Amino acid sequence: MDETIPQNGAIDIPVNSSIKIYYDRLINPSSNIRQITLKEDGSNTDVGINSSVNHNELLITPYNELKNSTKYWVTIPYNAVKGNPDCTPAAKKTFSFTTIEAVISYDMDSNGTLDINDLLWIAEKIGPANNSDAEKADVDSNGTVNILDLMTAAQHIGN
Ligand SMILES: [Ca+2]
Ligand SMILES: [Ca+2]
Repeated sequence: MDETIPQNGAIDIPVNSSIKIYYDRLINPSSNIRQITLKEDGSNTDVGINSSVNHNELLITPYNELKNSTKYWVTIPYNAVKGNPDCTPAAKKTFSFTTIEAVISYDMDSNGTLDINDLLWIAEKIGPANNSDAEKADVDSNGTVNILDLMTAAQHIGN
């Protein structure tokens, strides 16, 4: 049985993830490797990806971060890879996964997690919310970046 990462149906997948398929034997790229697709659920538009092979692993790397809270379908057509050295084409494989929800409002540096660095980012903007960065740091939108904004954000660490 070939394994995929993420597993079929997995949820809460980070938006900067690569996709890996582990075959039960060594593989080489084959004629359909460029036809591997990654699509959002309900969309016919291909997400830009690079596909490569290493030993028994097919690695699919999206060019850009994926969207949050979005279901994606991976389709690996018949003969995208073949056995090495037996040259048997690998069967078609389709699976889906869903990305993690965004940490809304508090993820100041947009790296997908809320941690001390985001609090430091807010702390640097303490004062009037008079530019776009300070407005972002003003999480309760009362016009001033202060300790209350820090405390509100701090409560969400680890969520
Ligand atoms: Ca962050
Ligand atoms: Ca505030």
